[in-house]
Amino acid sequence: MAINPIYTASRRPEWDIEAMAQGLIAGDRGALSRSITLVESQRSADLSPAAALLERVAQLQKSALGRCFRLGITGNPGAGKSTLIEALGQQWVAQGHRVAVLAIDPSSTASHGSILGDKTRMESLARLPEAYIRPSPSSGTLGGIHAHSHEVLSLFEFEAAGFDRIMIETVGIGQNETSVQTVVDFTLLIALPGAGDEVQGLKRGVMEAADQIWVNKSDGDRITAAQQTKSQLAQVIGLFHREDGWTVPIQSGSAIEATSIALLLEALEKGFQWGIATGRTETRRKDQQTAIFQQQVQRGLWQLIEDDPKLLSHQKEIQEGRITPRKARLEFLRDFMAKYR
Ligand SMILES: Nc1nc2c(ncn2[C@@H]2O[C@H](COP(=O)(O)OP(=O)(O)O)[C@@H](O)[C@H]2O)c(=O)[nH]1
Ligand SMILES: [Mg+2]
Repeated sequence: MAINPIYTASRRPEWDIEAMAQGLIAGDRGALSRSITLVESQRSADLSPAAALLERVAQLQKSALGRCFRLGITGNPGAGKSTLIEALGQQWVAQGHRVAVLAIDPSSTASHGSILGDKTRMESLARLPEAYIRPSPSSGTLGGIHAHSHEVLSLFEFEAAGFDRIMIETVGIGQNETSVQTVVDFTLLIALPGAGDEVQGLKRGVMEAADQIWVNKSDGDRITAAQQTKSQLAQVIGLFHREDGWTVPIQSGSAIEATSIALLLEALEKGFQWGIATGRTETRRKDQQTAIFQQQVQRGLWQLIEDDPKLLSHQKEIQEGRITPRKARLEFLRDFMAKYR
């Protein structure tokens, strides 16, 4: 059965929107978790209450711009993203920040998270009262970014929850509507020491999207290799033209031994301030809002028609070679317009 996107069910008693909003104001973790569950829900009956909650939050919230930093951490599986998030998060908490993380849950994917050492739980960081970690199943998504990730981040930032340093972990793939750029202010790419191979193993789009690069696992006998990788990356990055004039910092260190983390943090804070000062963050967030709207309309329209008998019969005709896709499209849209006029 198709989910009817314009279906408005009577509100289920467990979604008491006002109570959830008040819980968020009070900084109640349970309310935050329930709110995220609602916003991420795929059930058609949850669409209206989710919209009501987000609307209420938007009314109550002062602009988070200039206060909250949304950092995307991208890189191949096993690069050390989760380990670095834990190291960064602990440092930020020590500096007085409140940290929220939307983490990829590798258990539900083919990213071999458990083989590489499942760090999703980020136990040391999760123990801190100033931190909140939300695992996000990456199955069925590209790189772990969901249609609703942007909205989840806005809940993190909601005044009372008050998280001002937000990290989202994603496997770097492609530039499309589900890429990390659609949800964050700034992207940190995690690379690994390795002669040439690693540089080539990263897709061009992923490197172009990086605002900063960290060559991780620069420890033990990999320190020299990490230095070489840094200069190779600098050469590659130097070939890209950035219209915003930003110079991508390239650093190396060890997430596990927590070396050079202070330098990494310093550079990230500069990036945060640069985004605010130049207006890039503001422009980006506005563009992201538009993109979310478009995505949601697309989804909604598709949900409206995916089980339409006409659509299914056209598909059958196409498979049987009785009509070309182009002609079927014209006919289907003509009928569709007539039906919904
Ligand atoms: N030697 C070394 N190992 C690391 C470092 N950072 C992460 N690892 C290890 O690399 C593996 C993958 O780390 P993880 O954080 O789960 O990578 P992710 O898939 O990118 O999130 C784990 O076994 C980590 O302990 C580092 O700086 N040095
Ligand atoms: Mg991870």
